[in-house]
Amino acid sequence: MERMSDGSSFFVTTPIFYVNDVPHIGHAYTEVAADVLARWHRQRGDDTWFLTGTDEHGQKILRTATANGVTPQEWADKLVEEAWKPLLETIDLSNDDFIRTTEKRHEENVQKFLQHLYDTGYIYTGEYEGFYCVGCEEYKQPGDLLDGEGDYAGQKVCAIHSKPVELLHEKNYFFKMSAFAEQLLALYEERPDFVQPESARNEVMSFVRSGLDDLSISRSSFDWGVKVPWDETHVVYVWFDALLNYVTAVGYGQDDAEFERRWPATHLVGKDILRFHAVIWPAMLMAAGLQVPHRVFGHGWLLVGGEKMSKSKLTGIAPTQITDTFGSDAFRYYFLRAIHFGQDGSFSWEDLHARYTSELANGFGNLASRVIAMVNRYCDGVIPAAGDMTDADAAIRAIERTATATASIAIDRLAIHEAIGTVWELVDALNGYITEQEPWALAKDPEKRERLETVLNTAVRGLGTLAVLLSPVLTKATATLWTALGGDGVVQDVRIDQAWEWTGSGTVTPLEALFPRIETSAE
Ligand code: ME8
Repeated sequence: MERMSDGSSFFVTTPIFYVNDVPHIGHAYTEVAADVLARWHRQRGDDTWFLTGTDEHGQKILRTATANGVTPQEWADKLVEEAWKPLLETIDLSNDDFIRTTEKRHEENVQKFLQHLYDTGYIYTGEYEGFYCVGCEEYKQPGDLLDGEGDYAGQKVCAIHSKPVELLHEKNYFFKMSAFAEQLLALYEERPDFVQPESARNEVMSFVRSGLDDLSISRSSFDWGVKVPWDETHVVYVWFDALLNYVTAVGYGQDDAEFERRWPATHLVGKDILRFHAVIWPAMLMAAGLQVPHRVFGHGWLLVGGEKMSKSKLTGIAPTQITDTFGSDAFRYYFLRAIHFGQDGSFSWEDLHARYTSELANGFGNLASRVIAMVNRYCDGVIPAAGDMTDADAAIRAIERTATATASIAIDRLAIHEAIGTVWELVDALNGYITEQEPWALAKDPEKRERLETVLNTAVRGLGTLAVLLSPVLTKATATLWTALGGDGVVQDVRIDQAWEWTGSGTVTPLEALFPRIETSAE
């Protein structure tokens, strides 16, 4: 596998989201995936940095602001403060930074980057005529368009937004992207995990093989954007500006030591914007003589009622609609466990409710409550020492060890669903163990005291291992459980790659239900 420039550095990003609208669960999905990776790496002792933020320039934002009777800056400020920053708390994100493309640290260094490309001959003036989709903020090729229906009959519409495209003719600045086709293909060949998953890599490779055009990177028909440094009648194309957030946020152009320390990044994006990240972005970096990203992962769509969920199609669900009832832990768990990371996944309230009940409430929550209640009842809350181990006890220890190692390997492959699935084998094994060992029966027979203590000790240790391994996902429940188990400090500080080594000692304290039953329909 490709090593990072510094073995201990882990830099993960999400797309920076458009502030034309409020967040929905699709945005929150990318955020929680990145958050789990960041928390996992941090807990493994890696020098971790998790970046997210907002994309605030371009025609889409300008039009939304104008339609609402405010300036684009006012609109962006309002959406960031009232919707995008609150999302961080709604789903309990541990981001280290939040970048806004209207910040000085970004704008100034976008200009530096552009000036450098201009000075080294990668930018020229040209003319372009084409169909532009403001929803995508992108010129479309004829093959990307569909015939409009209903109100849009007779017009060409964008296949993603189902809205008419606009014919634009402009004199612009162009980036010589075509010069990088060979280098890009060599990159995909040499580093097969540069674009993931495999389906995404194939799509990107065939796109580049079919030929790369140069890219129009400025606009002069409106002025909401970063000014082109040598020609202030143009603003930088919003995507060119936005992609640069990944380097301006970590010191490009102003803090070389920080940039060296963090870059390159693992980019998580939805597959809608894969080409921007796997083609345009590395070409920009190559032109500037900078390292390309560590890897680009394009995840699938959240589907609602069989369609890609989106606000414009009125299938949008706000994250709070879920967290208000189920809590942030269930949100994080559900989307990352139920969906194979990299494939599309259908959301339904029924499925969420079913998994919440069977896996979180009955599977994990109930296990924790029962074990702690038995230590309280049979041992006055003191975690007993273990006596001789049987095969059943040893099997639990072995699963703890395997889960610890296997989950970490899955995280390295960005197989988040697999990592959680592996840890869940321990949840299931412990439930089976308790059922078989019947500690309540052992407790009735004074001669079986030592066996009872060994069983409870094994169960408590297993729970401790689970608290550590699940802490990147179930951030709140594991913190509560850790306290009840009498664990030292905070669970997030315990090395996740050594989770199985935890040995309980001291006393437990009563535990409230980690996942209270939710009887009513959440809709
Ligand atoms: O594209 N399922 O921002 P954006 C899964 N500003 N993920 C979804 C989703 C769905 N139904 N809907 C949205 C932009 N997403 C640019 C990015 S980056 C330099 C600039 C997620 O607000 C997914 O991560 O339209 C997707 O790529 C992103 O939101 C698009 O967010």
